[in-house]
Amino acid sequence: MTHLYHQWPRKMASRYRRRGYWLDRPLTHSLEQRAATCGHALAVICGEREISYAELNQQAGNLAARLIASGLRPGDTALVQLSNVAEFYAVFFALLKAGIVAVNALFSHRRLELYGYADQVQPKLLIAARSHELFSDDRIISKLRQRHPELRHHLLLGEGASEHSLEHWLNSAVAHPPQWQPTAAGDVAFFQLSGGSTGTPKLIPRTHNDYDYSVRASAELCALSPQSRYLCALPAGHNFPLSSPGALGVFHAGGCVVMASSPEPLSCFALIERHAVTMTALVPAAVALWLQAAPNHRAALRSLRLLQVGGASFAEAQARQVPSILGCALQQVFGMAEGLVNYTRLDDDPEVIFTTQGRPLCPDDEVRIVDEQGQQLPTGTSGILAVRGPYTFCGYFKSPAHNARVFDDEGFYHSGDLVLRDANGNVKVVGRMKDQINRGGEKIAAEEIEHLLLQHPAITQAAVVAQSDPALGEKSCAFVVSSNPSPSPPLLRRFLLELGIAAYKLPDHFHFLATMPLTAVGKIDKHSLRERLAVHPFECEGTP
Ligand code: J2J
Repeated sequence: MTHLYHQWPRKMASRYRRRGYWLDRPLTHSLEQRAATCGHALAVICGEREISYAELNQQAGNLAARLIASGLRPGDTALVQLSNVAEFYAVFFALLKAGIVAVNALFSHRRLELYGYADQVQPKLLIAARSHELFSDDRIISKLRQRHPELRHHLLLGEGASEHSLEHWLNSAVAHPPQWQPTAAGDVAFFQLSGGSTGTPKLIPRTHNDYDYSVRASAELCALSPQSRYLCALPAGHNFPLSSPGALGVFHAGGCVVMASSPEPLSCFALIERHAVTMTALVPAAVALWLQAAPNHRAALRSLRLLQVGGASFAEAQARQVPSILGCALQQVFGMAEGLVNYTRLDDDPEVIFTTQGRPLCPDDEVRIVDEQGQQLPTGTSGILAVRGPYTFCGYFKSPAHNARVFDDEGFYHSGDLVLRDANGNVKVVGRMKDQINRGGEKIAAEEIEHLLLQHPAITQAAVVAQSDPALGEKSCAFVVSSNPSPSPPLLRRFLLELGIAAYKLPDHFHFLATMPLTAVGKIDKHSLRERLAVHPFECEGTP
């Protein structure tokens, strides 16, 4: 796989090793250490199940052994789709142990996203859940097998007694376990998902070295310890709850992860109270719901020490309410699955915590703020964020054209975020250049939805833009030019759903136009569409 993604230049790699960021050990190291030294300690609580470090490591080892015994090899790839259940971590570590490189699709993803990922990595293994609508029968599995003859194995959670039962593969040891080995520490460990701004979802190769550093340093920054109890309320595979410091940071520190099926406040409050949860991570849209619900449930939140908020813009007015209403400290986190993560520090002045998104995790994160020509801008001027460093990736998987656009000659990744940096190095996110909608932390690539809308026979032009929304931060709004009569919004949504996209990507509003506004060079003028929304925010679904 090595040739399919870029690596750090040798000089930078040796600097990261010298400075102790890269330890040349696999991402499974912390779990294995903990299993050996405090195996009885609780690693995961999931519903009524309590799983110790020894058990988690054993399950991961069982699955790794069986996968190797059944012919899978280091460097093979897997497509995984599991919800927030303990098995997510057992599978994550099993695949790392066996050197099988996974893509962890979100549980909200549907056929089109899964096909998109499978087309890129050509998996030999599929791990999914019968509880997902796509896997309630075997049709999609057969279709995936037809598209990908190399897909030889599939395992399903909730399958009952069958050779494809994931639970069986996790819980039964192999009599004569074969040897297995993770991929090399400098090599890709798994793929993270990009929020995306292009027509096809992009994959981010993360190496053991770079991810392990970001997890370790984040755990330290957040002062995690064996006493930490972390509520995983965001999708377990997302970079934030996985690594900032997320579940992997908690495992590194010897603490315990409590699984929540969603960030819905009342069910989370009950879990916090029952399991004495000390910290969690939320997107701003969920925090707003927690702030509303908390006044009647303060006692349930007594154990909560730290709330991390990130993934989308967090309004200062809400940030200021967190300590008084939720009774815990706030930490703002501005991160990306591509790498760079900024944190406010636990001992920062409250004003810094309320008004900024913090500073980079690592002293060797090189962050530049540049204009559209790539020229660096003075402190206090907003511009495009560009970054390189010990845990920021060096290129999307199999995407040379896109990589050429988002990396500059010096290897800096241009994230598409517009940011400001103050004299103390604290960053504020002030806008976005990339063509993306951030719908309550869920990212939608405008181009992906535009391409799908254009597959409708009546639609001749489509442009998807963000519309500001009090609850979600942003909603998605599709402007379309169509032949008469225009298809109705419900029909268009059904059309998109039938194409197989995740429901969160469906446009919230449709506007039908007679003609699209165009720029001087003849491109769709999204700027003027956004302005139109700002002027007439309540103009709703209609016909030309
Ligand atoms: C404004 N925009 C933000 C913030 C992310 C930790 C935390 C979040 C993510 C994440 C992550 C923001 N204010 N505080 O991976 O490890 C927007 C930016 C960014 C994009 C990345 C982590 N925090 N964003 O959200 O890959 O636009 O990662 O480039 O999903 O979310 O999205 P994603």
